[in-house]
Amino acid sequence: MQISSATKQNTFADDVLRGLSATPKFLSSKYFYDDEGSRLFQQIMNLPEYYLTKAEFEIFSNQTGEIYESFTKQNETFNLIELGAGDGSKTSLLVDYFLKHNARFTYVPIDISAEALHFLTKKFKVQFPKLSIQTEQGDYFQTLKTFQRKNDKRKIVLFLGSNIGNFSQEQACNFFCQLRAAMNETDLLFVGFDLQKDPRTILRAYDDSQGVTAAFNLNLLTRINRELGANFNTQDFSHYAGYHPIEAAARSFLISRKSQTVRIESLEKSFEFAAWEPIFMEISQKYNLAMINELADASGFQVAKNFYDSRNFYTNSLWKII
Ligand code: AVI
Repeated sequence: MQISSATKQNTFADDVLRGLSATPKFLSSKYFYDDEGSRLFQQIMNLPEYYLTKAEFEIFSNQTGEIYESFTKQNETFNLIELGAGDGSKTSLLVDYFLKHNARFTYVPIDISAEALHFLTKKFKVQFPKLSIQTEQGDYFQTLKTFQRKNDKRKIVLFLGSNIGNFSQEQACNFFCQLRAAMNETDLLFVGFDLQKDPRTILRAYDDSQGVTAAFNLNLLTRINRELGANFNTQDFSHYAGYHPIEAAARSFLISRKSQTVRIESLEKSFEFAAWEPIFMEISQKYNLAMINELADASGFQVAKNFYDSRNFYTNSLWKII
């Protein structure tokens, strides 16, 4: 499914209008990832405080054999499908091991962004000349369903990087139910969850000392300025992150430092901000095992095995269909 840039633009404008007209105001973190946002996110992943990427990398580096065995026991042919593959650096550890063990599989990255897929294919073709790779561009569920109709091989679906954490628990449940509907009985799902831990460790990951996470959040205002003709002054907003240990959710906000009016030309509208009024930007939900089991159960899956890093900060959870 192709999404034209006009459609994308309308959705962005509509979502900004909806979010800034609401009480309390909000913006969707799915719009963080323009070119500059993707660059800042790469920087976040390299921050000492941002343990998530390192933990998942450790699991993939140290338990590749066990992961491989739990994916396929009889060396049957399968499709390794990745939802939102990014730069593929963690998946490349699996791909490398699978190829060295003569696994028979096709790597199928699915992404909404044609550029991301192009970049990933180029990189993987150089790194793994023998890899069978088939990119699919579009919405995850639509693309999976279409793929399912033309390909009956077993699917192992990867959803990594704690991306599920950026959904509320209700959204996460809907997401997995939709995934379930596009999967067959013997397919598997492999999901990265960030686990509950010392709240201070979590908070530091979302409030880093170099201010990269702040820049990552503020960049969305710059994007709105550029793409929708707004006049946000980013200096008049400050990033604030919090972690709520009962809800097990990290949340980030941009706080208006003064009473101000912001004009968004393409919406033909002005928005009032009171002094210290927050815009809710992002949720990063943290999980425990009971929550993971419950979520799997509620969406038609069952946890087959959890893989942990050495500090139990993070788990890659392998789900089968009930
Ligand atoms: C992409 N996602 C899993 C990141 C997270 O940890 O929630 C996005 C992020 N936001 C701030 N830092 C990183």
